[in-house]
Amino acid sequence: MRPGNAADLLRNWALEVGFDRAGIAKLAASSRRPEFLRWLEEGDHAGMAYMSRRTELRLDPRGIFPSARSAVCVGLQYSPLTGEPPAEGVLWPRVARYARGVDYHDLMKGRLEKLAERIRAAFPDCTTRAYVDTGPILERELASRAGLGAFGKNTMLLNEQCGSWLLLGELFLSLELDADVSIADLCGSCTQCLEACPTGALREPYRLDASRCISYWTIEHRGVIPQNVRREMGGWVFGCDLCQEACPWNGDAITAQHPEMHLPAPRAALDLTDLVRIDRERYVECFRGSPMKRAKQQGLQRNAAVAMGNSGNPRYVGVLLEALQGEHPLVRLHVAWALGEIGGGEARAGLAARRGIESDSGVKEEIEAALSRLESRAS
Ligand code: B12
Ligand code: SF4
Ligand code: SF4
Repeated sequence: MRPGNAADLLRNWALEVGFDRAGIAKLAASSRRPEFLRWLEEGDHAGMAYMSRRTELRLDPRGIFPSARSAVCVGLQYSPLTGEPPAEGVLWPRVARYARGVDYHDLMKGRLEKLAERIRAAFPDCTTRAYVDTGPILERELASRAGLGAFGKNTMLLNEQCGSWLLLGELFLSLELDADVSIADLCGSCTQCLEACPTGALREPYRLDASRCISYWTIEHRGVIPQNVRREMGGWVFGCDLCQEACPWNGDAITAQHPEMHLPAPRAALDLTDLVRIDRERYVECFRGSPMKRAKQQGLQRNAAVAMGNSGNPRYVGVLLEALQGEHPLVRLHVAWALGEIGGGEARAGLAARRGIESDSGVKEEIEAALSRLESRAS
């Protein structure tokens, strides 16, 4: 079979197994080597140590396996392009859209494996390897080479039809195939995403400093969130979509059906209050199969406490005081901070009472800091 015909066939099969976009990339060294190395050298990857491993492979996917020649790059559309109704309440509009339903890693990997089986049945000598997100691959660069879209200034891969509401995966193959053509720049003189980012994480076009990105702090970071970052997180509990929501290419036409990606009813029933006080059993039940498990139970409780603090809403004082007696120091620490942000007599009394019995030195310090903030606010 001619490489061009085989490419058409594979693209169609990718759509048939349930992807919304598919294209073919020839494997080659990255054309953005200096930018990637600078990103690492200047610490833009923050605490994501895995990003500084296997650098040469990331910069040249031909090493993924010795006979690798090409990749079928695929895209899966998600909310609002799947007709999901807008999220309601205080919590769900502040959970990144990609993360409300089933974990896309599992969904896409399953579909890529199906595609791989079909390809191997038709081309018995073909070697395949599937990746979704977690491999040492510059997925957006590969996808851009496969014609799936162009880099936006917010660093997202941007497609003319579905904007950046597109998750990426790829199937590496030992077949030589005709590649698709890259799409030209879609941003022009627009800078709306840079202006919309509340933290200045998009320090220049096409460059994201993860140490200032809400998505990084709420999803990837384990442990205590620095004080100055907490205020910048606003109401976000998991991820952040602001630099995408600002993008004029991100319309809301319904063009795909992936009900698996929609927020399921039992999870939708959770609000911020439920999340901060969630116990192990309910956490396991509500977040089975969810990508939000990446932040772990205490990470989600931590983020919910910060969102409550940033709301300044006194109606959260009761549940925060309850959570201040909880089991995990990481959660108690952020709860103490939140009480200090909201303030009021009840919050102050609760913090003062806890100060006497708190055993964790970090939490104790946070309680002191919250109380002195409240004192200086009162005077
Ligand atoms: C690490 C990581 C993060 C980090 C760092 C993000 C970042 N921008 O690097 C954090 C935790 C912050 C993050 C956040 C998010 N992520 Co993320 N993340 C990744 C991961 C694992 C690696 C990204 C990477 O290689 N970064 C290194 C930097 C240097 O690469 P880059 O940003 O792509 O930079 C390139 C361009 O800037 C380009 N470039 C540089 N200069 C110039 C100049 C010009 C003119 C041009 C055209 C290009 C250009 O060259 C660079 C190297 O290729 C990928 C999966 C993967 N394996 O690729 C997912 C991935 C990028 N994430 C994804 C998603 C969905 C998100 C979030 C939207 C989640 C959310 N809602 O919170 C946010 C978006 C934040 C943002 N604006 O990027 C999707 C993106 C899909 C898409 N359509 O682009 C991916 C591809 C996962 C997937 N399989 O679908 N993520
Ligand atoms: S995800 Fe949020 S914090 Fe990160 S770059 Fe985009 S707007 Fe800024
Ligand atoms: S908001 Fe404007 S500059 Fe940013 S990615 Fe979209 S089109 Fe490009």
